[in-house]
Amino acid sequence: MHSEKIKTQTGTGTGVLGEHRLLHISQVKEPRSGTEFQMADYSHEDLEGILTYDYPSREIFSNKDASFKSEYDRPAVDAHYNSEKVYDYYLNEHGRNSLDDEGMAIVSYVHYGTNYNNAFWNGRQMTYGDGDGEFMIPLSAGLDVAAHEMTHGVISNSANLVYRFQPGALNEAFADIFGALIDDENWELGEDIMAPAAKADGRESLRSLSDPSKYPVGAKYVEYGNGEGKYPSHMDEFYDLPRSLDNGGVHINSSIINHAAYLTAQDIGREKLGKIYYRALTVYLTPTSEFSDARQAIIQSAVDLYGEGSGEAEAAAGGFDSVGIME
Ligand code: ASN
Ligand code: ZN
Repeated sequence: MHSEKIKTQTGTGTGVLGEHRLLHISQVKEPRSGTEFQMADYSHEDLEGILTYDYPSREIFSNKDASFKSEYDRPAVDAHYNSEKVYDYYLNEHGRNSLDDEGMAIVSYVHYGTNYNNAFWNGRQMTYGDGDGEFMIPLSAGLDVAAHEMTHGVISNSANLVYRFQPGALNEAFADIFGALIDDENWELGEDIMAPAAKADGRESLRSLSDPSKYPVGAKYVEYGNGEGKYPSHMDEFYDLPRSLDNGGVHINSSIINHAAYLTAQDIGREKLGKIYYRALTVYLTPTSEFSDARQAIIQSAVDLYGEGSGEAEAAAGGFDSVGIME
């Protein structure tokens, strides 16, 4: 696929939070400009590559030597590094070769927009903002953020849950759950990308799977819930939102499913939770699945993997019971 003029190298870089990182990069010999080093990782067998680009110039990050340490490089270093971690998780844990399971290239763009406090999967690639420095820092610094966005890519290539109402909330929940499984130190989403000012204000993360209600929802959503204005963790607290608001609450009602997964993991641990949810996502769920379909798919997956009446199947059902999602 690529010429003999490209050689895999181990590069070094500094991440957004100052971490020293080792990176798989490429040494490229250009006839005119000479040798340069690019954030292109062709080291994984049967993977087209992991490629990290600068959004404003649309160019791949490159350097005259193998060390990426400038301030401007840092978000790219983290995007490149975290992409490989997420790739490795799906391959090692689930035997999945990239987002499409066919080795498609994993492409990220950093430095999107101005003071942009978000990141997204656009249907083909990841895009990360730099944050405004008040609420957030560059979003690629969060392994869970990268894992969330890349999981949207896995979902597009599997259950393909439509991005509205309950199927959309399932789409968001699977992105959060795998985000929390891959960034496995806690059950929070986005704890590493909150800027100091946000933390000082009590905003330690974006969302919590263990206790969704610890954060308020946006003001415009409040009237559609039970009046408390918190992220829901039970069907009693479901937000009945119109399509025009967060696609019918995809980032809000997702926390009910998030919490069910968290509760199940308390019984059986992270690894089995991942196996069960991955099987549900890739074998049973469909574009129009609702919460009750997810309950069924997840219990069935637990039965497939661990047996009828197993503790794992009980725990899978128990998570849904606890959040009020029944057959
Ligand atoms: N970070 C958000 C997400 O991945 C962006 C969005 O709303 N599409 O869900
Ligand atoms: Zn998402």
